[in-house]
Amino acid sequence: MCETVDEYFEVALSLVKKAGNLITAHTSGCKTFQQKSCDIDLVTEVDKNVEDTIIGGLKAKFPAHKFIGEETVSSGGKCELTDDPTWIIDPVDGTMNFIHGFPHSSISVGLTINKEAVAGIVYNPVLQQLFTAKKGQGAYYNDRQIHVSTIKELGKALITFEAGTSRDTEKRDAVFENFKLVVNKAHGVRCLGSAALNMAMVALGGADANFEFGIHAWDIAAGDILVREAGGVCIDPAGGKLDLLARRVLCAATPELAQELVASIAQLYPERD
Ligand code: LIP
Repeated sequence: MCETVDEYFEVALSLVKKAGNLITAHTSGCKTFQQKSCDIDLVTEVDKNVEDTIIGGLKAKFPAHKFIGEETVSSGGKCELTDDPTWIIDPVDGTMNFIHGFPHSSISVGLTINKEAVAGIVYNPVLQQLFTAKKGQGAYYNDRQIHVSTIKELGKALITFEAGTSRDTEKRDAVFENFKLVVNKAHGVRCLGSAALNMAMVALGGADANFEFGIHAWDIAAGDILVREAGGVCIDPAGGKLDLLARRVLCAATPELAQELVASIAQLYPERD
């Protein structure tokens, strides 16, 4: 039976909405958590339960599909992207926000076929923010079609950006250098604490560009298709084609703004996933 992206998407959306209830059960925060790589890289049982709910449901319906889940990889699972239909999942993107009860975390689910994102869901259940996109069918926010802004210059752009998410000194220094750049040159900087929501703001047209080093495929796979289906660009921060496993992303409303950032930002090359 030849299944379609629409069918894959509908099953995933139903599972994401169901799993969102696991997050909204903790709207005042989740004070039980474990450390992963350092004291600000954290995980909760809710992260794991959300991932198990979504992967379990998709595996039951589509047993031939492949999966890259943040917490499965963190527990030793493979992070391998093939041409097969592959679900790339961050169960709670912005876990630090979730732990504190800061209402900006999201379930991020991307589907790739032939290594290209063809469907994406970014869902913040606490604020009921649902961002969706399917290849060739546009991008939507709570069922309203959305489009990136028309901003072409950094001096007129609002940039989403992340800081304070790593203890690595090389990453910290690059973040400080890039923070100075955008603070000195852009209209402003906003840090939501969720890569997926930062990218969704660009798709919405509320922000004009986002870039980040050190993120993983599960942070950006859904945001990639969201921004592109909203009319924006999503590339490697040095200007080449986006590589979901390179742990580097730059998305922007316009190619002109993207290229100005490519020419201005301090680059960082984390170890690939
Ligand atoms: C987080 C990302 C954030 C990044 C953090 C972390 P998590 O995802 O959304 O943009 O800066 O390092 O990766 O770990 O909360 O799922």
